[in-house]
Amino acid sequence: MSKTIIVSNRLPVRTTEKDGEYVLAPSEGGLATGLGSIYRDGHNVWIGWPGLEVTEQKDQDRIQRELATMNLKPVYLTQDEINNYYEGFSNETLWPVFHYMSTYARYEQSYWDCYYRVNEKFRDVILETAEPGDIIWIHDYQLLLLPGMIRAALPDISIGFFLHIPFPSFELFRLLPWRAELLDGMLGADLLGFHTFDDSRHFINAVTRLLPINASSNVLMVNDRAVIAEPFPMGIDYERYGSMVNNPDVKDQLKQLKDNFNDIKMILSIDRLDYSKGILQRLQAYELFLQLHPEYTEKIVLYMIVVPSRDNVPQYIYLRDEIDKLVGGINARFRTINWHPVHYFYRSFPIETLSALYHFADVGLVTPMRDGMNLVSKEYVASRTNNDGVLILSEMAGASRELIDSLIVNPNNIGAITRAIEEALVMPKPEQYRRMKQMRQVVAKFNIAHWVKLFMTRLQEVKQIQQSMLARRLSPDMQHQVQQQYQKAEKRAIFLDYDGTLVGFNVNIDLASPDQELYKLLQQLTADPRNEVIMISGRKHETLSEWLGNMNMDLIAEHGAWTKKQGARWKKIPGLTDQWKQDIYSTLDTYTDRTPGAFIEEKSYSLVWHYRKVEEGLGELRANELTNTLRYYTNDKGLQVLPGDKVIEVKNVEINKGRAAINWLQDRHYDFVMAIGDDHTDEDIFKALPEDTISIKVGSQVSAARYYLRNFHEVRQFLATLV
Ligand code: GDG
Repeated sequence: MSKTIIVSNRLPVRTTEKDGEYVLAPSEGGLATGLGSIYRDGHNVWIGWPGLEVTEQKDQDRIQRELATMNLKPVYLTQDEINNYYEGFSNETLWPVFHYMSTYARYEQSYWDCYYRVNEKFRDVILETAEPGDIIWIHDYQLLLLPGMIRAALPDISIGFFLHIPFPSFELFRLLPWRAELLDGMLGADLLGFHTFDDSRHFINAVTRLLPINASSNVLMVNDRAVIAEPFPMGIDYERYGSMVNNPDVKDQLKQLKDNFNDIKMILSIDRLDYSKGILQRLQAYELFLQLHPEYTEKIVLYMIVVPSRDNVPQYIYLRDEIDKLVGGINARFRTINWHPVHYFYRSFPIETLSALYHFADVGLVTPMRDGMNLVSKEYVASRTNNDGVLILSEMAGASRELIDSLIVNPNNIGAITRAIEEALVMPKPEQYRRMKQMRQVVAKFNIAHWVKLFMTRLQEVKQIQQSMLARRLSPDMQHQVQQQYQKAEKRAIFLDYDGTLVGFNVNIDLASPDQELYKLLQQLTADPRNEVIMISGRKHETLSEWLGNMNMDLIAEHGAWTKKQGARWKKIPGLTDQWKQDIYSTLDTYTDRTPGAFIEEKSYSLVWHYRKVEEGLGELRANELTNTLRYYTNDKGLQVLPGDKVIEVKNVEINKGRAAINWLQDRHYDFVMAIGDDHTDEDIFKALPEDTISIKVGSQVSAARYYLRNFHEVRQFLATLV
């Protein structure tokens, strides 16, 4: 039976040492709760680092057995690996770049080497367990290479990947010396999940700019596999935070808070120690607030919890010192005998304490510089069972896309945070209720269980999409069947497109002439008296004459405007006009002047605007503009605007490859018709030809063709098997 394997850097256990023995206990983070229903079930398993260094083999074995009873499986890391893979590459290279703090990033080859080796180590542990048919869900930035490594070993297995931190804009991501390797690793997954739409957009952008991979909206074609990248905003265990208020311990703590902060309004701040969390800016804003609003003296308090984290990385030590100084300064400056304005704790607390604070605090102040999601903001909302309280939230947190009824601030704008604090403190109750209710609905619905379900369902769907695409692939088996049909046939018609079908895409359009291998193949194909080969292309008729005029084949040029039977002269479709060309030419010319690299190609009955040499992105932008402009000009003129592969073509509507192919077949009888083409002008042929045609698309995109081959190399190989 197939199973699900969860993989993350850290296993959901807390390990403590007691009297020289390790004691393991399940930890209760949000992710562990959400995935609990999965990994605890049946043969499923969660693989990761147990969080401590275990060197002795007998200890490793014992811990492994103990973990196995909780469906967990360890990957043991050495101290050197923790230093270089975890603290090094993950936290000193990837973390700052992905959080837009690239000046903090260190690009150390030794970090990278170790990161690579540890990802291999994870792979090896997974491969001890994984079998074809299993589902693997990998988490986060410590394991970006792992999907690719598993894919190489188990090509058909289902792999999902979720990134818990932001995916940066291409301009940041490109800084990484190992950027292509990282993307290749991630693309081993079938489904890539991110917290926000922007993150997934940045990822797709990075892939299409750095790798020779095309995207059609959020689908990336990786070799033959459709890989999907999209947002899955992570939620929390909503019910749990709501119901905790009934827990006796929470009730006690709540009572104490009420006694201690009787008439005082509390602003709550909870984060891990991290420069991405905007803790210093938050303190500066609070200081400014106290300075501007002396009337709040002894009436408010900032309750600030900072949970120790990564405190042997230099920037974190520095940050901790700065927080200490700032808090000290604020308290020294504004305190009175009975009151100090900041209550600062540098340690972690049990969840019951957090819950009491979430319930008690009048304002939740969450102002990260960058945050993948930020669960604290959602936990605050989920705990507000009375529907009151105000959340101030940074627009740089993923959560701000969902919690739109919070007071949203730019965390770099100290003045804006200060004003938001004031707005929160004076906000009338009805307004608080209105906002909080809306946010509670969102957090309730998009909870952690919902997130897990959406992701897993989508992962299955992606596999189905891949399988249905695979069914269309002209595999060696199916090629064999086509060969048999071909052998039996007495009279065959073979329509071949040229660019993209028989030759590759060339940045210089004149450099795509046939090579010796292609000439030989076409000669063999046309030498069989049972074959009629028709080259059907968008190229100028002069070009086809020059390249293929002496061959034993028929030519159809300019998408069907010109036809030439073997040995005969070129004929054009009667009644075509080219009067329109002057007007359209000047429009295309305007766009060429504005777009470096663009050029115009003139054919007898069409004009083509090429942007294959234009900067990525700009070309597409101009092409869209141009298409819209052309639609306006070509309306009612009997013209068609045809977007293609890095081209926009304007031509008479009467000209159409499908129509040309049908005309060509008229009054003739064949027992084998085949058509091969790559772009969407060829779709007209696939649609027009009789149903039993062997239609083959080059490339695995959606198509009317029955089969597909991956590229022109495969087309040549396939044709070679026929001759
Ligand atoms: C990463 C991404 C993304 C905090 N203090 C204590 C404590 N916590 C708990 C909170 C919350 C969690 O830690 C923190 O989660 P965040 O989402 O706020 O931030 P990161 O740790 O940076 O998490 C982040 C997240 O992954 C999930 O994808 O949202 O953007 O950076 O649940 O309650 N828990 C206990 N004691 C504490 O003192 N028990």
